Amino acid sequence: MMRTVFSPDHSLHDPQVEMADGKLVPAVEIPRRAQMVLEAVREAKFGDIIAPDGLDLGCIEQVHSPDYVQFLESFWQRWLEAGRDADVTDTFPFIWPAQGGPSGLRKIRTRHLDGLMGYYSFDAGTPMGPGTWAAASASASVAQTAARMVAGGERQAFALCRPPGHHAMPDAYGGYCFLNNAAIAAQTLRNGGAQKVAVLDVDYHHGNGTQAIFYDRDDVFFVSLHADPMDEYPYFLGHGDETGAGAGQGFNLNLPLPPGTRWEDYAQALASALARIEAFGADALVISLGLDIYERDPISQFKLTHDDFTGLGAMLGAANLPTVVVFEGGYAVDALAVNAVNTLTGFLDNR
Ligand code: SP5
Ligand code: ZN
Repeated sequence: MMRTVFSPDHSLHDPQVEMADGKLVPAVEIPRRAQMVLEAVREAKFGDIIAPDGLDLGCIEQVHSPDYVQFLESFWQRWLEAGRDADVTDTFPFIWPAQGGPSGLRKIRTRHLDGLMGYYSFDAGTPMGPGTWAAASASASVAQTAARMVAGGERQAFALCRPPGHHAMPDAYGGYCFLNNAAIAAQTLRNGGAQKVAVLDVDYHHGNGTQAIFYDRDDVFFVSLHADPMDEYPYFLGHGDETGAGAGQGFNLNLPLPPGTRWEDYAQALASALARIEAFGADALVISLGLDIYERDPISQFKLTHDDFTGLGAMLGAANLPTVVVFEGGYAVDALAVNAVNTLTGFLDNR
C-alpha cells in the first residue's frame, strides 16, 4: 500500500513557452504531466489519493532563505506594480550578477524587478507566471504531507509534486523548479524525528539545488545519479569530486554517467549508491524520482525502457527504508503513466 498526495493547484503554474536552443519553444514542464501520473496511480490502486495539509513555512525557511520565499510569493504582484503586461503568461530573467572580476561577485538586491529576477534565479529556461507561487507552494505542501505520513509511521508515500523541485537552490529558481520539494521532505523527516536522512536523486539531471542545500550538513546524505554535467545541464554542479564541505564533508555523492547510459550500467551505479546509503545508516529515504531517464524523453539521453523502471523500483524498494517518493522531471508525457506505475509497482513488490 502506498498513498499518494496530490494537489490540483499544480495546474495554476501553466507555462506556454520556454527558452531553448535560441528560440521560444513549447514548454515541456506542463500540467498534463501531473494529470497523467495521477490517473495512472489512481487506476493502479496503490492506495488512497489525498490532499495536502497546509504549508509549513517554517520548515521551508529551513532550506530556503526567507527573502527568496518572499520574492516568489510576491512576484506577480511586483510584476503588475512594475506596470508590466498582465496578460503575459511566462516571464524570464535576462541579467545575472557576473561571477568573476577583480572585485568578485556582487549580489545586490535591487529595487528594479529585473535585477531581483536575476538575483533569485540561475537560468533563463524556467518560465514564471501569475500562478507559479500558488502551484509551487502547493507542491511543497504535497511533499511535506507525504513526509509527515512517513515520519508518523507509514512505510512509504508518493508525493505527486508539480512543479518539480530538485534544481531549486537555497535562494534561486531554475530548471523548472522553485521550491525544493525533496529537500523540504527531507527536512520534514528530520523535524519529525529521523536522525539521518538520505536523499537519492535518480532524475536525469543533477539535483544541484538539493546538493547545495545540504552540502555542509552531515544529517542529510545527498546521493545523485545523473548525466555527466560535463555534457549536460546543470553543468556547473554534479561533478564527481563534489563530496561535501565542513561538517558535510563525505556526505555528498555524485555518480555522473555518460549520455546514452543503458539500464545495465545504470543499475550498477545504483547498487553502489544504495550500498553507500546503507553504510550511512539512514533512518529514512527521500527519492527524487525523475522519469526523464526514459529512452524517449524529449530533452534527455539515458536509455531506460518501460521494463527497466520496474527494475529501478525493485532496487529502491529493496533498500527497505521508510521512503518518501517525490516526483521530479520526465517529459515524455504519454509515457509517464506506465513509467510511474512500473517504478511504484517494482518498489511495492520488493518491500
Ligand atoms: C526537473 C527537471 O528535469 N528539470 C530539467 C531542466 C532542464 N532544463 C534545460 C533543458 C535544456 C534542454 N535542451 C534540449 C535540447 C533539445 N533540442
Ligand atoms: Zn530532470
